[in-house]
Amino acid sequence: MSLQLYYFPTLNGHKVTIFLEETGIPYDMVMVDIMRNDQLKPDFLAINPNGRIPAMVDPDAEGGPVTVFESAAILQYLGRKTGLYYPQDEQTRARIDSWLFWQMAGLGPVSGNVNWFQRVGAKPETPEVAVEYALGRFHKETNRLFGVLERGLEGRDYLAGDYSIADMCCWTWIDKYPQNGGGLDEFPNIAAWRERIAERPAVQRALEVGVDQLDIPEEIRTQFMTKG
Ligand SMILES: N[C@@H](CCC(=O)N[C@@H](CS)C(=O)NCC(=O)O)C(=O)O
Repeated sequence: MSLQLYYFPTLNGHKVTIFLEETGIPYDMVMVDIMRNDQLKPDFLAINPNGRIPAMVDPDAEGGPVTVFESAAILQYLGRKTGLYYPQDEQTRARIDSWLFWQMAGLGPVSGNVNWFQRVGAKPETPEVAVEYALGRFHKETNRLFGVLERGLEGRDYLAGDYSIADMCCWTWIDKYPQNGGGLDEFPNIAAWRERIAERPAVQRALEVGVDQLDIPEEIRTQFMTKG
């Protein structure tokens, strides 16, 4: 059975169709109409808990079906699977990964938000209204993302099986969230996972690295090291 690409024709969807068309590997396109909120339907959320296109299922992968979401993760998967456009030598691969993550974490979200505020968002009458609108948008999205993480941790101790780089990558942002004014009361799975990882001696050591070299008052120094 062919790869199943869950897709809508947007710039994130096109990243994947570019790879598929460049390589000519067969795939079935499954339209997820985000104009009609198909991305929020349970069938699709079972494939991408984040409710965003693109996502992909490889039904015939070695060892069983593979499900992958986030456009760059799909590109990495396809690059590994086909051996194309993702050379294995570490020098090149590390450079490609760096650019992929740069796009996903910086270029995409930041320019996407500018686009939203300029083109789609409310046209506020005063700067105060603009700030309130922007804060509301980012709070709503943060809350949505926390909900995704909360459900991702339902019935499991770590995000992807055993403790992994996925946990290391997400945890630091959660660790400091209460300290920065956010609450975790509505997210019991996240709160338990936060504690579980905070208890690891290596994590405790990791948070202390370099802090003694900072030229800052003692009370601020402890905020760097400890959980909020
Ligand atoms: N970081 C994600 C972003 C995915 C994303 O934002 N997809 C948009 C279309 S380009 C979407 O599904 N939007 C639906 C929504 O906002 O509910 C990726 O690269 O896959």
